[in-house]
Amino acid sequence: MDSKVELTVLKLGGSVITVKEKPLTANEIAINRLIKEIYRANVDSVFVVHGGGSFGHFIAKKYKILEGYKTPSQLEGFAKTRQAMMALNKIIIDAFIDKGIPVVGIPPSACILTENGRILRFETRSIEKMLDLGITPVMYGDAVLDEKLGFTILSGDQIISKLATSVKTSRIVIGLDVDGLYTADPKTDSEAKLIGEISLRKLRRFLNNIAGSSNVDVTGGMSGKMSEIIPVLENNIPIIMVNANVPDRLFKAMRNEEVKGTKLFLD
Ligand code: IP8
Repeated sequence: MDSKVELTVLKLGGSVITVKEKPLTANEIAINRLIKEIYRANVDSVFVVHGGGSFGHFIAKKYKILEGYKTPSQLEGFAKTRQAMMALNKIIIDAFIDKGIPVVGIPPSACILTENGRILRFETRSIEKMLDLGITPVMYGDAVLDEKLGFTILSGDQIISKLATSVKTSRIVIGLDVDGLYTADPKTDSEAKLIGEISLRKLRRFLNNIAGSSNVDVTGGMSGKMSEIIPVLENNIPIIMVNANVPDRLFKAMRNEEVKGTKLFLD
């Protein structure tokens, strides 16, 4: 990629873009607002990854796709998970294109292969070519092929981490349905306090105490998210987590302006 162009890697959480407790239901109001915020932010270059929310996680859980291939009856689940995620991706792609933003949806299994759930190969050349041309790639957490397991679920968080550490990235913005990282799960613990900023050293110490997400999330909720982003911080790429349900927070985070959320950095 052109070294002068600043790449922002953006993760849109599944619980923001879908109604997480209602299977196969997109939150189209949130999707349209967020796309306007991304457009207004007018950053150099952006790579978008969205989560599965109520399109991916219910089906993946029902058919135990994360655990890998054990019985032929799971094949239907693999196909249905892929189909549901493509449907969600299409809703998002359509909304971007409606606003005049040139985006291309990329199914992870087209360029990623995992081994025991970890990315083994990620062919990023076409993505870099798209970014050079000014096209925004939009990828997502999905059911993928796995060398050892047959198939598995790959989280959007693992994708952003691998992409940011492979293609020169200036920063990562993560849009969630909570204000950022808390001292406990804010959905169940009224004493939970927002952590405004945290270094990698403190994050490592803190990690064991982070509660998992309260919804059906086969890829590990908040603690899974935090473990995935450690390599990003090790590579000195800053991360900001914001509540994408609150208008303009994503916009400000994309523009690197002061905003309520959690900033994560090397030290
Ligand atoms: O929501 C998982 O992606 P995530 C996607 O980013 C599926 O963890 C298919 C469950």
